[in-house]
Amino acid sequence: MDKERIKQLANYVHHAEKEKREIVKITAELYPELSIEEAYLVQEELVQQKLEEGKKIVGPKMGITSEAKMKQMNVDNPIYGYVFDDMIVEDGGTISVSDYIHPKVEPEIGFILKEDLEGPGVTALDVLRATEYVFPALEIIDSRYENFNFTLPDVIADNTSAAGAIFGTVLKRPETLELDVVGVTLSINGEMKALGAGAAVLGHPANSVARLANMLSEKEEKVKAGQPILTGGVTSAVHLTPGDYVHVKYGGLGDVSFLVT
Ligand code: 0L1
Ligand code: MG
Repeated sequence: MDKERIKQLANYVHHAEKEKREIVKITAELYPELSIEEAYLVQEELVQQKLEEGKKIVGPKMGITSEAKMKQMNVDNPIYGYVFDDMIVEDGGTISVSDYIHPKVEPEIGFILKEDLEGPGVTALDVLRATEYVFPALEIIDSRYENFNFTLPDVIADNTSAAGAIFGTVLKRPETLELDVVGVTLSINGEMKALGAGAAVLGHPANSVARLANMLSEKEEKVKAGQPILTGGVTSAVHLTPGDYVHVKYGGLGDVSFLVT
């Protein structure tokens, strides 16, 4: 794929994001043959465009990390993208649906490393040894594609639907919790809408960070110390509508909330 094509496809999703407008997936007509490798080139160009606009990367995020999502998309590997500074919402804050296309929320377990992690061959044990803190987090996903209808290359090119992140304020050392059995409940206006446990994320959220380090090593990149890392949804993602008060509780890791207008 030549540079012009990469730019064209990055512009396509970037404009949709800026204009908060749904688009038809790239693989429908624009470029049906888009491969996973090419999709990451489009994502890199999109990330570059955002950096040139003055936005800053907060940290990486993993997606498609649950058995259910992997089966649904018929893939064996998770995917990664990036959370930017303009996506951050304060814990207890308010978001407006009008700032998104069709937002959904998913609870995640975040990691902050004290040492860089460089693959290949990184294991969950390496991750736990290199972890300074784990923390509760929410991701707002907002695929730029109509009805969240996409193939794996489409969603990679769209920065894995990244649109928002809310970080809780409880920081715990990883050895103080069994992250695979940390239970999570997501309630909206007092009604429980989704529940899950950390094991929903590739068996253990540390596996997700290990996979990230190993995937990034293919580009000779590493997972950097100090950056918050989103490891993937613990429950299914839930659609947001005005009037929703979202409250998510994490066993031993506190809670995170926000209001939707
Ligand atoms: O963070 C995620 O798991 C989302 C990845 C993209 C899939 C989606 O938009 O549902
Ligand atoms: Mg996510």
